[in-house]
Amino acid sequence: MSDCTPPETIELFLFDFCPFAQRVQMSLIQSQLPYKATVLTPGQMPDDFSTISPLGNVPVLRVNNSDTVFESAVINDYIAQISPISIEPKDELQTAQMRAWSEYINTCFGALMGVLQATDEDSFQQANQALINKFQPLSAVLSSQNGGFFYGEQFTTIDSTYAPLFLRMHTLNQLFQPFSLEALPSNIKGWMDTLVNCEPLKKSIVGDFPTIYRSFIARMATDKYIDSQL
Ligand SMILES: N[C@@H](CCC(=O)N[C@@H](CS)C(=O)NCC(=O)O)C(=O)O
Repeated sequence: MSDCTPPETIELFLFDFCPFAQRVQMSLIQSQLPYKATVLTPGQMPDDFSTISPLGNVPVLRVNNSDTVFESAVINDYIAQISPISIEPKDELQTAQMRAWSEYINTCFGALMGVLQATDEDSFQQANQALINKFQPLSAVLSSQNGGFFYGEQFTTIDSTYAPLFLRMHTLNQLFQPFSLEALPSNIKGWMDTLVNCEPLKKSIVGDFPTIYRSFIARMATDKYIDSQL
């Protein structure tokens, strides 16, 4: 959180299906910083995109129409620094712990990809269970027991980090009921319910998300077990 003057312009480049871009967009929405969202399509990128995104990926944030920042976790830290509204814990140690648990999202996304990549019913069931198991350590540190954000009342960047994952799990459960969320720890379920219904997440969705996610599955897990069942 900052008292300094925010940049004159902020532009976020994103793909509609990208959870890392959605993570950034949620932080921008919660911070109430004015920004422009530019939605790109893979394969139809602007000619000068390499001058905006050195690795060619999204999300990337362009500030004052010149400097850019990539890597969603780093962008979120930057947004937290310039935000007029606090979106990180007040305590430095808690902020460091939050960043550590935010990094853990990559393990969870890996487990979700394992679910999408399963080739038959048995390996799908195992992958579903492996994903659920990833939430045990998080459940042990989650302060909210019955819903609420990760730190209770205050929305912080760990909420924008996990909300895109929860949206995808929730959507997959709607598209394909055998993908079960029943065995999730109850406090994780409460956190998930809060996040999938919160305003920053709803406002960060570009288009009809079930359709977007169905196309993502068709592209990233073509003819795998779930794709073949849908
Ligand atoms: N670690 C990066 C991951 C970004 C990422 O994987 N972006 C994907 C879309 S979800 C992308 O742009 N892929 C295209 C490419 O790498 O060329 C972050 O958190 O920002």
